Amino acid sequence: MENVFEKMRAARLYGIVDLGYVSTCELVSMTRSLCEGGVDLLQLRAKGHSAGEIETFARAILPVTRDLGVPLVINDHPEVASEVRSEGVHVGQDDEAVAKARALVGSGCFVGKSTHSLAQAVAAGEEGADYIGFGPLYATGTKPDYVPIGLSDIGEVQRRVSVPIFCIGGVNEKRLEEVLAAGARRVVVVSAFLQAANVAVSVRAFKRHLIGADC
Ligand code: 3NM
Repeated sequence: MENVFEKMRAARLYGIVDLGYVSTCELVSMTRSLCEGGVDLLQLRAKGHSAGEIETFARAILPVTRDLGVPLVINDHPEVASEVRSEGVHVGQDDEAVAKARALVGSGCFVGKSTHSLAQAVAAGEEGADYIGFGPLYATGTKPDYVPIGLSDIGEVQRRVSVPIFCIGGVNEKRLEEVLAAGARRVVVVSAFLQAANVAVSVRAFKRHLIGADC
């Protein structure tokens, strides 16, 4: 894949194939639908599964993501990212998570970090994250224990953090307009895609709306 850092920086729509919504039997077909629909990045999120299982899942979907030119990001497990040579890895709020991940994955793999406030977002940028997730904007069943942070800090985060900012949490097509109006440029969508009647159609429509907002 050509420069994965450039691809990540150019990305607007980030999808997650989350084993909380998708059975292991559907993993490959769901990955294909999300990628064919037009996600620019795809994360594998498999809470509660072992590193060995996640490595197996990653190896199953990598031929699809590579074929369709979509960088694959492994959630929470830099050692798996390193083993399967995924294009990216995503870490949580632990101290030094970015440095520890980078030591494992090397310089060819980008490292993203979750942030849940303006202060955390600024800190993650200073810590050297290649991108940040910022949310949850709205309450979401995908991450039920987190208090939503709303839309009001999005503009300030965009001003103060120079790495790409992916707004996440409860984003769906109905809310896209107000999320963009609040200053977001890049978004992550999980349940709205994974629960859609036709995933590829839903991703395609969302992407058109997201990119169309540039005109
Ligand atoms: N991380 P949905 S919110 C995985 O704020 C995740 O860091 C979040 O799922 C964060 O699109 C979230 O279904 C869940 O709301 C996003």
